[in-house]
Amino acid sequence: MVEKVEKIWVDGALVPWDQATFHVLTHTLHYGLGVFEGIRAYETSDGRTAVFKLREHVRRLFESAHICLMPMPFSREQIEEAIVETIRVNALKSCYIRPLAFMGEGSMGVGADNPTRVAVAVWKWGAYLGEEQLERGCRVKVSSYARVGVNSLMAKGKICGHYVNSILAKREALSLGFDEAILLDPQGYVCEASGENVFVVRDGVVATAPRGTSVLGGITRDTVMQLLRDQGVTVTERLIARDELYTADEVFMCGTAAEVTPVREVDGRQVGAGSRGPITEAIQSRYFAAVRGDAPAEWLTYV
Ligand code: PPE
Repeated sequence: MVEKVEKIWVDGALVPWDQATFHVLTHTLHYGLGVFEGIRAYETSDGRTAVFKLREHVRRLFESAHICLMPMPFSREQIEEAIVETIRVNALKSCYIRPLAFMGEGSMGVGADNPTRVAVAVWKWGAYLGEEQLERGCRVKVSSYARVGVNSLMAKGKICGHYVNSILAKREALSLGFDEAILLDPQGYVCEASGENVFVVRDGVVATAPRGTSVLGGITRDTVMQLLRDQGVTVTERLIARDELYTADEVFMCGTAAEVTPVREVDGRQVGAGSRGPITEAIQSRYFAAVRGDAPAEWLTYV
């Protein structure tokens, strides 16, 4: 259960949590055309709170809206300010941040063009895939559901309706006793997990699916690639076959919510030594250091 906080930002003003409600004929509720972000703010080592990669997330929110032909009634700067303000007013040291832009009520039907509404909610969210999984790794299943193709849904957008695909895959994996699902693209190559990008490590080289496939352009994915390269590790973007997951030395997943989470088993096959591998452990601790303040100044927005 999400723990209630004081206020939610809705269409330009902070309103009490219980008043952040919408009409049943809110268009996005019916058809899924809406865009959102998932951002985290962390308490940094000096006790201040910093939003990690705020500008990058807000930029992607606006790109998602642009892809969906949804005019945004606020500027990027206004949304950045709204996010900082919402964290501040709720006095949270660390939290998850959910900006959402959606089509409100007015007309119904797929041809409707109602005004865009925008909300920003924050809440406390712990380890997305579990504390134990962060350390020991996840057991993952390759999904029977394919990720949407590059020209079906627009995968560079973080679009509400896309998440039906993720939810079906996640429910299937959970019902079979796995922690997470990895989806292949329609061509059969490894795409991404239900809410994370996927990396494989073999002989010290790290690989992830190219941005030009139907992966979400993960912001954590970018961070991880840069931090690995800074440490002198070779990182490539290339197509990855399903059985490369089985034969990798290490597999890990990353996302804002999931942070950096190891994978210890795929489809009943042990991955590497069956525990968090050395490159995964190194990038995980480097990532946690970065979000807690050991990062280029432009990655951190102090609240
Ligand atoms: N792929 C998908 C499908 C995805 O949903 C996410 C984030 C990523 C990759 C990683 O993107 P990034 O956060 O920019 O590194 N998933 C978000 C939502 C999870 C949810 O259940 O809600 C998140 O991590 O915030």
